[in-house]
Amino acid sequence: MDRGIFSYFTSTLLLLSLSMCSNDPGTAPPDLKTYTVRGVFLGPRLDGIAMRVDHEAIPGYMEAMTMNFKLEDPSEIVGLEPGDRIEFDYLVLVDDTIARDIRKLEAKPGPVIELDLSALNSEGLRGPPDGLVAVSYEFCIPDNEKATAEVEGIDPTVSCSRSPGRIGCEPGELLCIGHTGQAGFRVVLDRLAALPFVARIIEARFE
Ligand SMILES: [Cu+2]
Repeated sequence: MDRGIFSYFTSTLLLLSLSMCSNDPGTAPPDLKTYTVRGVFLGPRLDGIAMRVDHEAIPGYMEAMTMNFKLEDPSEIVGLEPGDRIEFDYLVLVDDTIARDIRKLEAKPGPVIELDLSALNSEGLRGPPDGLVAVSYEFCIPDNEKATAEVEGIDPTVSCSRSPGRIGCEPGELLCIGHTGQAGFRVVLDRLAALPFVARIIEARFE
């Protein structure tokens, strides 16, 4: 039996023993923490006892990153496809961590790009011939370095700040503003819209 399998079984035993004491709140171990994690499922790993996930930041515990999560029940990922958005409970034990209760999230509802691109010329400009201007757009991203680096890598016109904007970014999010006056702006917008953490892109208005 290899060590990975062995620790998988010992942690399952540990979980069983924990749940058996859970009727008595006085004996709950202080080192046990559960986090709710959201991310994109990338596939099974380690012969199916783990999954690889591009996860969002876990506030107070971990930055956003891509990593493997050991599964409490490997059958939970049967039927998931790489690219599915998921949410799960992440148990941090004294000397082990386990993912459990994996929920598949709805795909993004509706069109992400809520921006009228039809009036733009091939350079991303609109308006009268003597007054062509680019269109500014805005969207929210998680307030962390990985997400910021990702959008900056896609869109050289983008700049992000802590502000709700017209779109209504929440605490823990950044408002990012870019514009269409750049080569390949349609591809840039499509790539931004495909990011799992970008829900909507709307026109920015500076009033
Ligand atoms: Cu991580």
